Amino acid sequence: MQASSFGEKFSWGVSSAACQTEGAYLDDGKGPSIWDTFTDRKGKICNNDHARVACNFYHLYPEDLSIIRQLNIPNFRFSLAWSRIIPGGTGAVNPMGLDYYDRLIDNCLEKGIDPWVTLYHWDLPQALELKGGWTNRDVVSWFSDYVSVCAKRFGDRVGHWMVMNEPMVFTGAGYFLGVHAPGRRGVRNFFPAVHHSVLAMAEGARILKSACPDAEVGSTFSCSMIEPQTTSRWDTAAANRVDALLNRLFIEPALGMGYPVKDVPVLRKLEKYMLPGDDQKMIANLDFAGVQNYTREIVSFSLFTPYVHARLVDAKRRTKDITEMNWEVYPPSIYHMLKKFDAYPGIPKLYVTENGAAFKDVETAGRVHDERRINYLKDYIAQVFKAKQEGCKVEGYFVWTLTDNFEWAEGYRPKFGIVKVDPETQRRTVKDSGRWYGDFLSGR
Ligand code: GCO
Repeated sequence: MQASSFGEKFSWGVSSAACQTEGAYLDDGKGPSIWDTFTDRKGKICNNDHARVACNFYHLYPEDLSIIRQLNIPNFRFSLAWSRIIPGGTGAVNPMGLDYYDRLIDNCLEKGIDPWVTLYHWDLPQALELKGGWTNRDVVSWFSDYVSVCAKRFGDRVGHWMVMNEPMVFTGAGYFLGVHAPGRRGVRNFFPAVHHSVLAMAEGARILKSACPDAEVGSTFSCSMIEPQTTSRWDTAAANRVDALLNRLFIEPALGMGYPVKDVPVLRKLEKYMLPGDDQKMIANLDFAGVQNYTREIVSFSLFTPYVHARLVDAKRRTKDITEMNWEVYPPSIYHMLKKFDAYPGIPKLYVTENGAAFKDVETAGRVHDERRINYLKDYIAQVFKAKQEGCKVEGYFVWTLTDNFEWAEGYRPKFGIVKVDPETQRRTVKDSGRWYGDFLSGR
């Protein structure tokens, strides 16, 4: 299999996110984000790691873009930090924040790299969290103002926008489980956060489409193939509920299908937060969906899990082929999810905007021989190819991620990069997987 088999127009790239890489957490007028505050709380992050320095991408971006260039990767996805641009979340815009992203975008273009920009990759300005964050319906207008500023400033140079990254993860982990920033728990926080994210995603897309009529506007969604542990009626129904929650909760309202309440009746509670007219306002009219897949989940019925009565079977207990995230390596999952997204009416295009793996890397004599990562990427890309050959409208693939970086609650322990970063010196070393990806893209 060669990259060229996917066709000339297929977009190959690599993905990253501001909070995970930039560091410089208060430089040049940036305001704190919920992640800056959350990482200050003892015990929340593995090793009490924080993202104040991360990969220092804020200062080292020219070097990282040179690596992207050198590896022949034509597209680079990154996110903008809202609190760099509007430090207080609303109101005054920080000119130094805008200048920084101007430089980053211009440097991409000078190097022949197409910038793909995510507007929200989980780093809400802390000032807004103090006003309720995603649980406050005003977040829709705060977010809209921020999106307008970005569209106006960068719209002349950015051809691909993603309104949001994985709303299921930032609402589920951040507002239901409390394991991600801002660390809130329970349905009282989760349901309003869900509904306001759905509204903000749709409104953000409308703003971008009208400000940048030539650009492609999408949003990205986490998804995993879900299978029942046994063929019993109970496990099958449990798997169906988990599928509705993990895979369908955000894309379906965006497509005008409403929330999957038939499958998960507790979602009726979302109605409490809905105002007349919201049904229409939730529709996002996206040019593409970003499909982000890493693994599959096996589900069994559980009486003791509130609301969903289902639990995920620990991957460690059923296979040896797992990553450092304790995620099963299961390439057919990406094929399956592409087919599922492809079957929805109303999504013109799909891009795989993230796929990759964390493995324990060892450096020997200055080289990182990360064979497992290479095999993972090859096997998942082969499944993308299979879907494409069957007519699925997948038009791009982005590896998660360029550099080893801040993996949220897991800190720096899991390493996803195709480039190693020495945390002491910030020295970059292209891993064998990076070389492999570069060679694959150049047809070598
Ligand atoms: C995601 C996140 C990334 C993670 C990656 C690995 O969108 O889930 O975008 O930030 O680092 O998925 O967990």
